[in-house]
Amino acid sequence: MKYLFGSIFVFFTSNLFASANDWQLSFQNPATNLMQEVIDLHDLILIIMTVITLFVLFLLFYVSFRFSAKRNPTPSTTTHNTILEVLWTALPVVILVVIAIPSFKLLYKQEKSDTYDMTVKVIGHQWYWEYEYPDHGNFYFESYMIQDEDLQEGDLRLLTVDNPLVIPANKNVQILITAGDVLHSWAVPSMGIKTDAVPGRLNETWVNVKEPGTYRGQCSEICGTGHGFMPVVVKVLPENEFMAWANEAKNNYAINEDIQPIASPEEELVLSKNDVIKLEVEEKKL
Ligand SMILES: [Cu+2]
Repeated sequence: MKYLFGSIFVFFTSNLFASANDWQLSFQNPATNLMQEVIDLHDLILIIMTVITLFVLFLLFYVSFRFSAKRNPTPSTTTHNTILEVLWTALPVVILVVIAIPSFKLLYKQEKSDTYDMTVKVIGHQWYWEYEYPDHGNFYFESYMIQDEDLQEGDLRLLTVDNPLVIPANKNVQILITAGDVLHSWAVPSMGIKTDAVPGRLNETWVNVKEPGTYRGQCSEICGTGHGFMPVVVKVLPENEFMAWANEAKNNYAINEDIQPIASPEEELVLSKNDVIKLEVEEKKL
């Protein structure tokens, strides 16, 4: 019986319907081993709660039937049963511990890896993301959503940006997340990431994406009127292509004072980073 319930619910929560179809159920295809573990934990908890729900439902039906006034005209006056009371206190505790152990393990695993191949920094702003590459020349750039009227053939509405975050495949990438103004949350469901971007605080997580490709998410902490218009797009490239991109990006986005910009005019060098951001925001508005 348990096997049957398990099979039914694993079927409904498995990835049979994944990769964004109509009527899709359950999660997106997992892009990382960690997301696979999240799905496995979800499936385990779903089975546990289904068994509990059915058991309670059975008890309710049973007492309504067996102890109705018709079948049980003189009710028992028993009020306490020590063994039962100990059991229904201890069993839920055991069940919670069974859930808590893998859950906490996974939480810790999601926060830190033993080794990192590189680090990127994500900064949430009203209403765009900023990405920094401290290991590849310390350049940074901003990622704005493409407006409806500027979408190209094949672009996804509300889910396409001008400059996606680019990372290499099969590498441990540490992601540091913070915000410049209000709370945001950097979320990419297929990678199992939803980490709050909090002003004045540096949260961390990491990914190791198996397959090159484009992965999408959205800001997941209500942050103002533009909240729905700051999607996350992560482009995962094979390592050599990533290095080529990083070299090019270092020159394209060279507005950091620490490195030598190639194409930037001299005046830009004396501007602080915030001035440059302000100028660029105004430019976008125009
Ligand atoms: Cu938001």
